[in-house]
Amino acid sequence: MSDELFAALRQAVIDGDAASAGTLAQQVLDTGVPPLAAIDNGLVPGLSWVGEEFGKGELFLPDMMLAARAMQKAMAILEPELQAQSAKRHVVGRVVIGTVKGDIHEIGKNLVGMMLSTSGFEVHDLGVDVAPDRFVEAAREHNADIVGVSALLTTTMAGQRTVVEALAAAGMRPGVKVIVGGAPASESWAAEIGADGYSEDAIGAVALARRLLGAEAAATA
Ligand code: B1M
Repeated sequence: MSDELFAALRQAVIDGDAASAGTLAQQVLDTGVPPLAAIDNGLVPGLSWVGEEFGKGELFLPDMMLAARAMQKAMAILEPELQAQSAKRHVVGRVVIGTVKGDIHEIGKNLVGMMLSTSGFEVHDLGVDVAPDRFVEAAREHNADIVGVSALLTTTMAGQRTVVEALAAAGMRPGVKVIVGGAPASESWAAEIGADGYSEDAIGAVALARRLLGAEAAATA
């Protein structure tokens, strides 16, 4: 049953069919399937497939846009349930997150923010196309423990280094930790730019954030 639902969600994203994606996401909630399983096994594989075909020149920008819209429609329905599961948890740390300047990819960043939030972190999402100074300002304003910087393009990933440098110039390093992620990032890239860590996915980002904040975050997990 779940497998059929996951396959249908995957196909709805591939077809860029937001209406079906929304209906299927509602079915996920109605049938008690864990929302995260639907995201990991249905929505993300669908979008990855579209991305691969785009990379091969088999699909085009409008296809990618429609697929993203279908995924976001489903996520909007699943997110409140994920949030509800964490409603009464103790705050284990404060995170400011955003996608670097020049980059408008937000789905992965949103997923990371959502997983951190459902895991007890207070998350301040700055959105996409975020200037380095804005990360600094928000980190100061919210007394952030961690700044999370997402980048999906090889042409924008240098923006992650700029954020590390801007935080250092503002005298906020190493107190404020920086984590990076997104398709072109890697462990070695994180080390090269002086970030505190890299995660390839949202679950890993939660583990990394907990690790960076030490025992307290781990204990309340
Ligand atoms: Co874009 N795009 N896109 N795109 N897009 C990619 C990234 C691409 C790999 C597609 C391809 O060619 N195969 C390619 C980049 C190539 C490169 O740089 N080497 C690409 C391109 C080229 C472009 C444009 C330049 C296309 C054009 O205009 N010609 C353009 C750039 C726009 C810009 O940003 N300035 C563009 C535009 C778009 C859309 C607007 C159509 C849309 C984004 C819609 C939106 O976000 N609202 C889009 C999409 C959807 C994609 C793909 C298909 C999917 C991205 C996604 O959402 N994946 C993508 C192909 C792909 O990735 N396979 C592609 C699902 C998401 C859950 O995964 O974002 O990887 P992901 O996030 C993961 C991890 O990376 C990690 O955890 C997440 C959850 O597991 N993670 C973090 C992410 N951030 C993290 C932060 C962390 C930790 C982990 O800590 C802070």
